[in-house]
Amino acid sequence: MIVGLLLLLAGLTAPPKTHTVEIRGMEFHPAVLTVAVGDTIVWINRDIVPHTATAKGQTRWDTGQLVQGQVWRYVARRAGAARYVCTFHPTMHGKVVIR
Ligand SMILES: [Cu+2]
Repeated sequence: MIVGLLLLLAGLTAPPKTHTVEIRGMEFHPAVLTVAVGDTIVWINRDIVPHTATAKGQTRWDTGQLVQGQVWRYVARRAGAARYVCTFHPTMHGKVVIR
């Protein structure tokens, strides 16, 4: 029983992870990403044209303009789901689910 409790506590304090979303070919890869609260999401632009990853709903962030090779980090603080777009190319869509 004590071992079980310790395992439970170890699970609750699992170290946060870092997830990467690559922007290439005018798309977000992966387009849908599921993370845990406390995890970090990194967007990196692999295209030669600038992009953004901008969420304007309840969960908000804006990478601003990312030029080729530029990265931007976001720490997921609250559970929820957020859709985001590239403000330069509104046909580019992504989604982040925070659990
Ligand atoms: Cu774009």
